[in-house]
Amino acid sequence: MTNKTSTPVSKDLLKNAPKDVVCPTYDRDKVTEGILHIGVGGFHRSHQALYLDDLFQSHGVKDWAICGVGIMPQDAAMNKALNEQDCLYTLVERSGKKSNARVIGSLKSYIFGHENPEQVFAKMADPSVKIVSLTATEGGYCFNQATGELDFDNKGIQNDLNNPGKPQTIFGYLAEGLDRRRKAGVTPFTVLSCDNLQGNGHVAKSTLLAFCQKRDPELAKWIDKNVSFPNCMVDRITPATTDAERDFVRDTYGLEDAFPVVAEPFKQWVIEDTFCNGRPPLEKVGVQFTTDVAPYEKMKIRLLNASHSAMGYLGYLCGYRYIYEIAQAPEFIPYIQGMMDVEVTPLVGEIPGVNLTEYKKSLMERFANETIKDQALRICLDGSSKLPKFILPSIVEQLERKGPIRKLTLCVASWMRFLNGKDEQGADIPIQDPQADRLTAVTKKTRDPKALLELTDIYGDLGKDERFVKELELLVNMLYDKGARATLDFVMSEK
Ligand code: CS2
Repeated sequence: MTNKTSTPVSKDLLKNAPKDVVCPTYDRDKVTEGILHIGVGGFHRSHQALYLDDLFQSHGVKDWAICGVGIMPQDAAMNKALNEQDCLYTLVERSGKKSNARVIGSLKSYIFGHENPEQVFAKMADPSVKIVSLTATEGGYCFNQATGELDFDNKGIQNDLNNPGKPQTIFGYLAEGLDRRRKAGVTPFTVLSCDNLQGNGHVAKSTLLAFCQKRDPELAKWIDKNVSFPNCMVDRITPATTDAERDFVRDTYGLEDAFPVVAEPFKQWVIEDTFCNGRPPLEKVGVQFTTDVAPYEKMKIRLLNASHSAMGYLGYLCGYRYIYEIAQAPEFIPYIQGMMDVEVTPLVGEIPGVNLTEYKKSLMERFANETIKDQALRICLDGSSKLPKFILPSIVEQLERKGPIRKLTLCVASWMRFLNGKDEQGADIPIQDPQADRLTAVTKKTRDPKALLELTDIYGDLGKDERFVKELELLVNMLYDKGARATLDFVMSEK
């Protein structure tokens, strides 16, 4: 079906919504904002904003709308798109079986903090904001991967301490917002991290406290006593929006949307119920509340995110550009399945109410969803903060129990080979990582993996483990000398 004309997404669209697109039928003017969210990318818009939209649309809830905030210079495009579209956008859920489009109305306003930090502070100080949620990415918490401590050498952290009126990281914003509430005697907001970090709430709390301790110990004390940081596990595969998604939304639904989002049908959110200033009744729309989210997070990060990394780097080196291609490739299926079954599952343990065999089967199906065109390069972004969370902890645990590590190590080796910056045909590999300069300074000098392992803030003590170093050397050398496919064959031929 191809529509000849297209209608811009804006509040006018809601007066005359296309038949095949679900649009908000609740009165958006009557829904008040109770959440400020930092990091409005594809994931937030396909996940949290949808859960809230469901609450407004189907359960008559009238508060807890979202004020979106972008703090990075690259959020300028989102700022422009959302403000031009009355903060409405199209979410399409796609699988081989169906494609559903929906216009989401739960985001009511958007502030570009990078240009208007004062507006963000003022909003954070407003007592009607009861939750500040975050998708700051794994790297946004600026901590040393090996020690878990906030990295005071980080340029953003240094800026935020010296220049509190114009922060660059989540810490400067959270500290200023909470400080204003403290001084005004207002109940603090809950800080809800929605990033793929094990113990994301604990990490948000310990890093923010370390930051505030330097900024003002009294503030740190107050936050420690009064602010809650629930841990949560979030899940929905959401590719980056490109022109392909914009064209799809225009051609299929007749909607002109500068920033639509396309995601898989699956979604999951498990949260610890420790909110210090109230929360939306998210249990009505399928969110699971629990007292201990750790087993769910471990399962998701070590199986889903780790498999993504294992597919991304090696798959890219093999010439694939989309995750579905890799997940459907006969040589990759046993690798990913084997990594999960043999090297990761023994570490994950029992998860209440989850059949792990079924869970992994559904992951393989989700990875193979060719309609969402998840980019290998999206997965290969920011390896310096992803691998220490998704892959390295499983290697460390397996080394402790003298268990198998080869398939996980292949992921680390592929990342190292990827960081060389040239693929097997000699073409440039686009490396996107805040640590890219530091990493490629090493790979330009030597292909010896021991040199990268010296970056202990990323690799911890792994460089001291003889067994791991030997495995890694074997695989890195083979990747350079024989290529990605031959190395994968070798790994899979080993009993
Ligand atoms: C991905 C995640 O960034 C990554 O490497 O593994 O973005 C993943 O798609 C989501 O966590 C799915 O919930």
